[in-house]
Amino acid sequence: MTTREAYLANANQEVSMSDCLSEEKKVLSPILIASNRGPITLHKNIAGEIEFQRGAGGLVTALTGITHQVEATWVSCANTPEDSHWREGKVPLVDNGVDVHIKFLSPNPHAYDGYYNSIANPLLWFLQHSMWDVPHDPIINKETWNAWDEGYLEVNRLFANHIAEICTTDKKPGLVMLQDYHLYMVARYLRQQLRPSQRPIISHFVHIPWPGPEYWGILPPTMRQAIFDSLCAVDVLGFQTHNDALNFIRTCQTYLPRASVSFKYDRIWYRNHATHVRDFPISIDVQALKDLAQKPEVADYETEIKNMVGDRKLILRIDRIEPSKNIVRGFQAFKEFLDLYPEYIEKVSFLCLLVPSRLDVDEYKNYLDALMATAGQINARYGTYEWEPIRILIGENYPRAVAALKMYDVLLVNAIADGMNLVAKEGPVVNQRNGGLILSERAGARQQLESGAQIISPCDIYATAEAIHQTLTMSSEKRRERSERLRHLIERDDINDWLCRQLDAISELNL
Ligand code: GDG
Repeated sequence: MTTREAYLANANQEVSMSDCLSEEKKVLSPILIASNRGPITLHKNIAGEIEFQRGAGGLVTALTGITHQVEATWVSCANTPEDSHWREGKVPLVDNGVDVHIKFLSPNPHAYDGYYNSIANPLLWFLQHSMWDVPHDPIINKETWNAWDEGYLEVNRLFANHIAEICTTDKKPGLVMLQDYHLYMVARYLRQQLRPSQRPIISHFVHIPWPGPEYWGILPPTMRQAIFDSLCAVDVLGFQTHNDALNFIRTCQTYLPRASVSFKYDRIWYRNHATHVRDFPISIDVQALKDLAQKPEVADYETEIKNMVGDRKLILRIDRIEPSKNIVRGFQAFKEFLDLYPEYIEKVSFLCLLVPSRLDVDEYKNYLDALMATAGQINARYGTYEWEPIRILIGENYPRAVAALKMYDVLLVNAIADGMNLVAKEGPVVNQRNGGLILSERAGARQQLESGAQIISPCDIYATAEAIHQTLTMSSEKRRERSERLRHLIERDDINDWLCRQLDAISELNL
């Protein structure tokens, strides 16, 4: 029985995550996690004292689980001046008396700007979400190459240097867990720097989609070659879906002539080293979400939303302001729905909760303008004195988001491309109306949730409009049956499972 199976078998006996980790920890401890953003940030309060603030989000929650019993170090970039000043230290991330060693790196601002604002976010994020308008973008000029050489490679080297340094001390980690598209080059640099006896097992988890080789072909050969070469220095490479994992193998088959790939074993043999490619779909902390949903602050927002929506049906979306989330087409689909089914005029409200994101980047600013304009036009065309068809609320407010998730009749997730999409997993767990999920076929969540959701093609606003109608007119029996199925699927494979699967894969491979 694998540790994951043992964990699942005992799930009803309230076995904690630490039990799932108990076997691995002996071999892998201490563990080192590396990510662009860390699990905490430091701020000065009004009294001038330094305060620690725990980072939100699934990544922090998931990886924090590992720190229950295993000694862990977490390396990331400083996010505030206080982070840079503090530099490193031990911090309790969970209330169990075990501290995590946090280390902040402070790349020079020029390097960080190139790494984050030129390469990672515009270039790699857009590439991996298939968002380039290829007749016009991307334009790779001297500035981009400088950002690659002096930014992306430099910051990745900085991470690798610090990790390598730790590997040559008596604190050598058994496992280094690299996270996401910011750190693609770290694995190769680490292998170059460390002798075989000093090398830890290296895993890398890619949170965003991995497109096929055709799309990667647009990136200049030097850049793409370096990325694939480095990812083939990883021992266990994780993706959100099986399709992403297959795409990675196909990409290496196309662009790494010396790589020998096996689709049967999901493995790439390259430079005398095997990279095992797997899918580990990320999920949510089900219990923490359920607990939050019961809090009074959430109840207050439920009242507020109830006052806003009244007896109308509620269509909901919750997203970062992000072009890949396809918010404009969501509004166009809603308009199409009102055109096709005018009997719903004044009977339905579309609530759109948006979290500001990267608004200093032109594409994001323009996208916000575009979505506001589209919603404005629809409201002007259909709205009445008493009815605002689309209500947009912008701001960071997680309790309000959870309150809205409890109340939707239709949850719309129509991303152009999405690694997973955690909102699609959070909704069904807390929703109290047996609301339906409309889910893009290009969101990673589709792999697990397909059987309980209405699957749509994200550019097809007509099909999306029809899906809204079908969801609103579905029999209550069918709605209940689908909601229960979704809840079961999500609760069965929650965030602990994501971590356990990775550790199981590592221990089963006997690396
Ligand atoms: C990336 C990948 C992948 C919502 N409002 C607020 C708030 N939220 C929460 C949501 C959800 C999370 O933020 C967003 O997660 P998503 O998965 O939907 O999207 P990304 O931010 O793009 O995440 C994605 C994920 O990484 C994990 O691997 O699933 O594909 O793109 O939990 O409920 N959080 C806060 N305030 C809000 O107002 N703090």
